[in-house]
Formats: sequence, C-alpha cells, structure tokens
Amino acid sequence: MLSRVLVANRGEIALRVIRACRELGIETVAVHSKADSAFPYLDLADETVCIGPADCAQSYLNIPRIISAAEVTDAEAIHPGYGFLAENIEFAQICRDCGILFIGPSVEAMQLLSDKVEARKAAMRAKVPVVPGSEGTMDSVEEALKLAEKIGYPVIVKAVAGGGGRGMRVAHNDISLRNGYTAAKAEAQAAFGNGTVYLEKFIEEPRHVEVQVMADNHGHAVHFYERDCSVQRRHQKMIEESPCPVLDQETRIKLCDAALRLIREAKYSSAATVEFLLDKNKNYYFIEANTRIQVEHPVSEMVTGQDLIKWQLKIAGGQAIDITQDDIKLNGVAIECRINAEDPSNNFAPCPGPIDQYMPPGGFGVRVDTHLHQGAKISPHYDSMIAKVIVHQPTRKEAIATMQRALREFKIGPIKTTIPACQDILSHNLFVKGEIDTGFIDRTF
Ligand code: MV4
Repeated sequence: MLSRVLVANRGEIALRVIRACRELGIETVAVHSKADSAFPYLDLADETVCIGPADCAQSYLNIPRIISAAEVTDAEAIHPGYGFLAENIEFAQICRDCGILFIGPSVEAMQLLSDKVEARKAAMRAKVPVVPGSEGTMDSVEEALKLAEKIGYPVIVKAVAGGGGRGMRVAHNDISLRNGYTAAKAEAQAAFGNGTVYLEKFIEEPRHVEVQVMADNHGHAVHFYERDCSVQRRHQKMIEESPCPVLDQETRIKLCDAALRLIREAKYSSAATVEFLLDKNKNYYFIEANTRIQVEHPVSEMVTGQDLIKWQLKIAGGQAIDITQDDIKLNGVAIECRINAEDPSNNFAPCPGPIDQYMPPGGFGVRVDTHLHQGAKISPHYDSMIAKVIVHQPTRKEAIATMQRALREFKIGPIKTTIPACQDILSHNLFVKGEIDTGFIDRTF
C-alpha cells in the first residue's frame, strides 16, 4: 500500500482523492495556489504546500513546482485527478525519472492511446469496431478525397492529437472536404502543435457512450459498465448517466468486452475510459480512449458500488484487482448533473464571485461531490465546474425525480449556476424518454 500521496489538483476532485486516501490509511499532501489557500478541504490533508499564484501555468500546471513539493514532503506518488497534468505524458515521464509514482497508466500506454490513429490501429488489432475510415493518417487532400469517394459522404476530418472538438471538420462533398481538410490541419497545428489528421465516416446524431475500465499491473482488467454522456453543450458534458438507457444487455456486454480488449492490447493499468459512438441502429464504434479518471466517474461508482479512486490507489500500490467481473453488478440507475458557475441566460458566460448563500441537497439517493461552502470565492482562473450532484435509484424515472428534487433544494447565490439549465433538460420530454443524441442540447435550447 502507498504511504503518502501528493494530490496535484484542486477543488472537488482533490477532495475526492483526499477522502479515498484517508479511508485507505494513506497520508496526503495537498498542493494549492494562492487563490485557493482558504478552501477548507485543504485542512483534510495531512500537509499542504502553496505552489504558486492563481495562474495555472505557475501553479497546478507547473511541473517543477509540483515535483519539488512531492520531494520536500516525501510523497511517494502523485494523483493528478482530471484536467491539468492528468494526461500530460511529459509529466508522467518526469515523475518516473524522479522516482515518484504517477497514479495512472504507464508512459507507453499514454503515448499509444493519446495518438488517435495509433489508438484506432490498436482497436482494429483487438477486433474492436471502429468507425469506417482511414487505416492511418491522411497525408494529402487527394488521399482524403479518394477515401471519401470510397466510404461515401458525409465524412469527418479529425486531428490525431485532437481533443475538446478542436481540429475537426465535417464534409458533405469534395469542395467542403478540400476546405475542411485544410482548416482542420491548421486548427490542429495551432492548438496542439501537430497538424496530422485522419478521416472517418461521419456518424449522424450519435449517442456518446463510454465504458469505465480498470486494469492492474498483474494482467487483470475489469469494466464498470457504460455511461451515456450524450447531453453535451459545445463539447462540454452537462448530464451523464449509467447505464445507457437504450442499450440491451447483450449489446452492453459486447461493448464492455470490446473496451476490455483494447485495454489489454494497450497493456494498460489504472483507470481508463473507452469512448464509443452509438448510432441509430445501435451499432457502436470506438472513437478514442481517455487515460485518466473522469469527472463523471461517480455514476459508475453508484451503479456498481465500487470506489474507483480507491482502486486507482490500490493498483498504484501494487495490489492486484481481487474481484472478478462477476462481482461487479449493475444495480439501478445513476445520474450526474454538473453544476457550473455560469449564467445560462447569458450564453453560459462564467460567473465567478463570492458564494453568500450555500444550501446543498441531501436525503435518500443523493450524493454531492464539491469543495464548496458558504463564504467560498469562485476564482475566474479555473474551470467553472463547482459541484456535481449524483443520484442513485432503482429506475431511471425515480432517478430523474430525485435529481429534480435535489436541484430544487440546491441553493447557490448570488452567483449564477447551471442548476436551472439542468432542470430544463431533466423536464424535457425527449430526455425523459431517453431519446437524445449528442446534438440534443444545441438543437433544443
Ligand atoms: C465523431 C462524430 C461523428 N462521426 N466522429 C466530437 C469530439 C470527439 N471526442 C469526437 N467527436 C465526434 N466524433 C464520427 N466519425 C461526432 C462527434 C461529436 C460528438 C461526439 C461525442 C459527444 C459529443 C459530440 C458532439 C459533436 C460531435
């Protein structure tokens, strides 16, 4: 077992990791910026280190400062949470070079899966269905045009290094493909320093379904079923749920087994998410894999009764996964709403500021993951997500009712939050029927 872990993150996920460490008897070091020094969750760690000013580049993204903090506090491992350095391969390599355990996959697995064409090739080797498209990269517009003719329009040009929907262009004919190819390359070069692109058939109005997996360093891998994350606004997830409301049990098992085959092919360890698109005919296609614990991991925890952060910590400490796939049962329905400090009536503009009023929900089936408290100040320097409300109930209908009840109780003021936007979605008849896809929000609201 690990003895001391540095938590290289802030806010709710830092608190989430600190809590899991406490329950496992692992000491924690919490790092924080000057803007975050008043947050009470820091007192729950065994030690705290101020690593710099509010600006992320000088604090939560500053590798030398975080490594130094780990060295002076004698932390043997670093949990990166999500965002910040969680998928930074250079950071994982530096941790390794410094003899600090990075709580995540190996550098080699990160390299393989962060390259979307390499990940696609690995999926093909593992007989995981991928979207019809290019074998490798598209090195000229002529090559793209030729392939588009073969697979048929519409197609989508994607950046090998892509993320957050950047470096992507949909094309419905040769002319828009010529333009899209050039635009995607330029955008990817500017955003990621890598203009390499590939081509896929464009799947229209898909659902976003992702499988939670966990693997250890002894060759064991298990899945924790799937999450449906189709409720997204401009590539930002708003509501996630498990299980996916439209999957039958047979397809579910095939999908989850496919995710496990990819994870084994990548010789993966720690937590991963394998993302798929699900089309109107319930065909699923692998699109990418995330090598971190994700924001929405609690919905998988609620439906399986498994603590995913504890598994990450145990696996990093060298323990084997000592449960079998049969021990992981899907129980009921969980839904998560992300609460952001944003104004839904002003195009979701960030709304930083002091929280004078704070009244969280509670009661049967309600979990709130947050670092908030009355008197907290929301800084403009960081992500606007300030809380997650997770509900767990036997059925989807009951889960929606519990979420409506919980959001009605949740009082945060005077800053604006996405609570009313989540309430609108939850009461929309298409959401209630589960008849949604990734375009639902942008079409409907
Ligand atoms: C796609 C697609 C349709 N067809 N690939 C968007 C971000 C990146 N993770 C992959 N994305 C998509 N890839 C093919 N071949 C549609 C999307 C997409 C999307 C995917 C998941 C969740 C929300 C989305 C919103 C718009 C487009």
